[in-house]
Amino acid sequence: MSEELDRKPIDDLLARASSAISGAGNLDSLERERVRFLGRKGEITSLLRSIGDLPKEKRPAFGDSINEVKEQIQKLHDQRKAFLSRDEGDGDFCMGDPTLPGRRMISGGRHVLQKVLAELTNIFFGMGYSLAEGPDVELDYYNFEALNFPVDHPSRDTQDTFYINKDILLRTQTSPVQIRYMEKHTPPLRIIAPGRVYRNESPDPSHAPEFHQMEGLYVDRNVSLADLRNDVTHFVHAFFGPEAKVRFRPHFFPFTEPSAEADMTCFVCRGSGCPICGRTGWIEIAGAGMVHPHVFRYAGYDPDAYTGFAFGLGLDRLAMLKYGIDDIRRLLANDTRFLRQFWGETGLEVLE
Ligand code: 2NM
Repeated sequence: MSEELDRKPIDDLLARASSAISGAGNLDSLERERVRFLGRKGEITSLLRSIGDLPKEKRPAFGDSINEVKEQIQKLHDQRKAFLSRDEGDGDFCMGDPTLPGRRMISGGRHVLQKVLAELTNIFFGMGYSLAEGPDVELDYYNFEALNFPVDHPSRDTQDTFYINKDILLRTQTSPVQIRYMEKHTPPLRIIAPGRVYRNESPDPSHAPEFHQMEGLYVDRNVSLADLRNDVTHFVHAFFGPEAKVRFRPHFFPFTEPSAEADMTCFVCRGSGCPICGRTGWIEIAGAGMVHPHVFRYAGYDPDAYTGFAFGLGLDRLAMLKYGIDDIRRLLANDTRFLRQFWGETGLEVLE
């Protein structure tokens, strides 16, 4: 028994030092623990001093044990120091506070315009249309000339159009996509061309210098105004509901003849007149018409062999009407406090 070395004070010291070091939350408190255990007046030193109280023959073994433990504590300290130094900034929080509530995962969602685009493409795919796309930066030729705009047409003015140089501009509608498509394909064809368009306009609640359109084009032999009426009416019923009535008013576009604007009965007052529809009971929903023979000639089609209709929809306007949005500029402001109301359960669904 008397040969046994009493290791208890040494083991106790190691246990206390180990828990103090691993509990040190920052470099300052770690340094305090180092001084407390390993410092010149620390616990290891005072334990070494107590060697004198032991019988001579036990002193070497006791000294060795203390030095072993001292090395272990030094190693624990060095590891902890390396760990705390790696934690950039405020080491106080590196242990984390397990009582804090978890941080909410931030997730995004589809933009309401993407949702409207998906609804529309779905409707038109169901009617046999396919998708066509083209560049936002366009030639004056495709944006104006091939669409039968006269050289002195007001839209061609730099007041209204963003020009890159005299031949290149930001497209003001998506019709140039359809000219490009006709150059490469022969009829029959049925396409929709959605995309962003640009006009040099002062922003207000219903105007923005960039907005979104979807134009449709159907070309075949004997396509008629009745076919146009049929497709536009079907689209309005599918998008706004079958109660909506649709009417066509004569209008003018350089690229169609005859041309029309399509209205639907106001879904707020159902036709009796309210502030949404300007008390007319009708809401303008599309521009449309039969493709002008000049446009066919530019595209390389024989206007005696083929006829076609085209229409244009404003995606921003459709989104505003369907979802009760009061200012078009909200659609481009990218404010998630506003946009998140359209995200739905997961933020990813596009069709209800
Ligand atoms: C509209 C209204 C009416 C239109 C015409 C053409 C093309 F290329 F075939 F000539 N594309 N889109 C068109 C017709 C667009 O937007 C209000």
